[in-house]
Amino acid sequence: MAAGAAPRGSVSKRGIRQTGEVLATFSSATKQDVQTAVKAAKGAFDKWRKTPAPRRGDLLLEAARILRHRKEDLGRTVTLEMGKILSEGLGDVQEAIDFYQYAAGEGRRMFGETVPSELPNKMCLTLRLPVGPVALITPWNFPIAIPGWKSGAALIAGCPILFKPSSLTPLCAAKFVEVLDEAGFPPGVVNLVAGSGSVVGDGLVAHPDVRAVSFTGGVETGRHVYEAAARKMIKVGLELGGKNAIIAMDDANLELLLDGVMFGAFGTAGQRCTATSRLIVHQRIYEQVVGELVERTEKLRVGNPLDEKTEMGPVASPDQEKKVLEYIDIGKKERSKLLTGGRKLKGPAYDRGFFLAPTIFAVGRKARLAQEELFGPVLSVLRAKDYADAVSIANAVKYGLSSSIYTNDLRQAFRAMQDLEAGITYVNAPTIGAEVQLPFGGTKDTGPTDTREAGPTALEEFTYWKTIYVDYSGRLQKAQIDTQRIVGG
Ligand code: UN1
Repeated sequence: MAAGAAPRGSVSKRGIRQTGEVLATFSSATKQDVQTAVKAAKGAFDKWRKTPAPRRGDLLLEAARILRHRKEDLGRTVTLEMGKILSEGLGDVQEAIDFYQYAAGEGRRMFGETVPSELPNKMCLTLRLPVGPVALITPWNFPIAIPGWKSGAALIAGCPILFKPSSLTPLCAAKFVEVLDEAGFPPGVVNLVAGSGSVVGDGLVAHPDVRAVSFTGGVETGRHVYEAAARKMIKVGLELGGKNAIIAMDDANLELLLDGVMFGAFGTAGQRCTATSRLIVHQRIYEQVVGELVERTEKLRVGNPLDEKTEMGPVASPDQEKKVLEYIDIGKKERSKLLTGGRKLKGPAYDRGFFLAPTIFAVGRKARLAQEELFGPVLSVLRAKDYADAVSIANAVKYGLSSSIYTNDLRQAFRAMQDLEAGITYVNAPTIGAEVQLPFGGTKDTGPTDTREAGPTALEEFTYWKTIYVDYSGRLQKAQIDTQRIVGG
């Protein structure tokens, strides 16, 4: 590890061929480990913040180079550890590479402003300064990409990191941190603290020397993190999921729409914050769209995620499988109409994993399946009368992360960009697939709107604005008081 607290425990060397085998073993960090890690981060802060940002950027570029070199191994590790198909595992790594390259450039920008003073011979400017050691608490669904977004922004800003990965994906985290170590980040700047939310997550958020926290995960945990951080009055970035909708208007290109819905709903087995979990279809094309969608869904190749022909892998864990099956039950009980899927897959290819059939329900607007995030391969379809009705259905959920409209009518497309209550709107593309050079985040229960990951906004989470006044008049000048006389001549 680059510093401080290494993950205690060892990575087993056994080859992995089938689901159910042990990939690696880790021991959970203790309260003492949390203290040790924060101490290391605090000790490294002064030197790190004084390292010129372009030099910090050089280390990010070096890390990007090593990530590229190890992309195949890291991508396979993603697939082995959480089950997304290999092309997506590789994409997960690519997203971290992309962001590290992007963030490195920020080291040569990180622009402040020069601002006129109201007094003569006086100049004002603003600088961005790093807040101090920061906690990064990351989920299992993008076990390299999301740590990449968060750490890239924190490190370029000048903040040492305390990285707590999901307990489901510590191996990806360890391999990612090995890359940072090899890139040459100084001791104490990168600290991996693998362990439970209650010991490591809570311990980091409550620690007085941790000066910002960036969390991606569920709403309840996010609220808990926000409350704890509010007590310390530190910066918080939260990204808490979605119930993202595609609106299909009656003039949409249907082939394009169906390709997009399949990718948005069943890509990563629906386990993306941005997943398309609702499809709102104009009544005029409803029957046709639903018919063709069911047909395609039944042909989707579900299986071993390492096999290149597989289009959808298993869900990530027994808990995840249980949750999705519970929602399928809820759907049946609340009289949503099951159109396809709705079951665990059985047979020799599936019995040792958490394989679910891709599922589509036709649901009512108030149904729990129309409202709640379930993070699995389940799509809820709703029927809309017209554009206005479709938008009101799309907005009638507590989340606001991603959204999409398929239409060839410019007027509808441009209206949707403003009417949809979400941090992201796609036109003629599914709700997934955000690029790193643009802000990423949401509104409503997806999280506070004052921070955005990725893009030029990524620095906001980890820096504060310092305002500088330089008076070179050689006398005491009084703002607000002397100004009157100057204006008056
Ligand atoms: C997430 O699921 O939390 O836009 C992130 C996308 C990916 C990132 C998803 N680039 O689907």
